[in-house]
Amino acid sequence: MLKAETMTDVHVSTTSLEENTMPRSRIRGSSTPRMIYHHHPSFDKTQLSGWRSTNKEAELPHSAWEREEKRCLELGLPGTESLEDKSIPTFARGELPHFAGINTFLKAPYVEDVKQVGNYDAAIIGVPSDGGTTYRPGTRFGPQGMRRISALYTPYNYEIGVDLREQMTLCDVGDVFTIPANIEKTFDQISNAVGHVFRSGALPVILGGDHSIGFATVRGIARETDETIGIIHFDRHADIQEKDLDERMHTTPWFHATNLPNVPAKNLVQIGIGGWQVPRQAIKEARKRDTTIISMHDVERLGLEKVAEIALEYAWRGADAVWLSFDIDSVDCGFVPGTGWPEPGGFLPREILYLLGAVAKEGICGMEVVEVSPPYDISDITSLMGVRAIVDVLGTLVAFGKMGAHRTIIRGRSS
Ligand SMILES: [Mn+2]
Repeated sequence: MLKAETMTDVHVSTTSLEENTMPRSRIRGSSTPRMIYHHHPSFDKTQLSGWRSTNKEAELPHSAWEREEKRCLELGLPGTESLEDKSIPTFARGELPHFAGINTFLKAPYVEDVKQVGNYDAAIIGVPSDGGTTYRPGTRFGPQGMRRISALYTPYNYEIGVDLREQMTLCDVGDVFTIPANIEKTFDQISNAVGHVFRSGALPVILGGDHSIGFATVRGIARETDETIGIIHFDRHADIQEKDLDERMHTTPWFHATNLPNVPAKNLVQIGIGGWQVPRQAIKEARKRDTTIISMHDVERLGLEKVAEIALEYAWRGADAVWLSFDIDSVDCGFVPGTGWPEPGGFLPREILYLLGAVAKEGICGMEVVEVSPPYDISDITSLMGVRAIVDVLGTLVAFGKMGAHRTIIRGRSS
């Protein structure tokens, strides 16, 4: 950053930058104090994370990309003679162009035969279900919305220094067959699907769906392990009352999840809770069950790094794995209009991305993004935020060597 000071207090700089950026009147005039631009001669640019990230790219392989190019030519036929770039096929296959192709998540391979899902490190599972919404519906279109806008992402992240295509395998298993008129049958379907993927060894990554699915997703995993599961939950809402409108709705997942024998409420950490949409019965339940609520005020006061440490401490204390539940409405509603119960005062995008990465670095047994409602969205920005949460978490797991770590808790599996 350039800093302007008067000539009397600093050394004289005579760089051409100084001359070029200085107003001409100041150069010519002798009565006005002359402004000069003061640089940082002692700053070493290798201290910049930008410098480190730029150099880290050189360490990443290209072999998966080369395989993909070859495959695209085989399946999509070589491109026409007039093309100079001979890697371009006639029919669009693989990642490019970003505006073309069949939209799986991040253009990952669609695994139609779900019995093959165990061949991958992580699997995207769509859960198109909004039967649990108590105000705006539309999250049944969340998986489609997130898949569509995920097309504009590459698998490489410069800041984290990872290339998902090179360093892990991701697939998209499509959607769970949900039953719109019956939330209990829908829960059963979801638990079966998530349990199947988890048991296979692939990391379940859920595109919701309203937050009622949080009970069914956690149950799907809890049934496949003898170990204890903690939950890190980002939300503006507590979601832990027993019933809402006489049913188990999107306000209730943690009441029922923490009734499971290996999902203790004391390992439930709820971050970002606040505003005027938190029912009193939920707070009574949180108090009774001794969950850990970190309010937005706590986030402001303690700072992001400390909040992440506290969340990890409580979620992992006596637990063997942690489920990550990200409600998009934990982000300030100005950034995520496409959601069921918008509430001002939540996280800024940069804050939530930092926190998601900071809690994921210890590993997770799965994650879900819930409450993305494309019919209320604008320019796909809410869906994009949901996608970003997922790719940032995947990138973090890769960077910290935690991809696949969840396999150790699968019942009957040694590693
Ligand atoms: Mn919420």
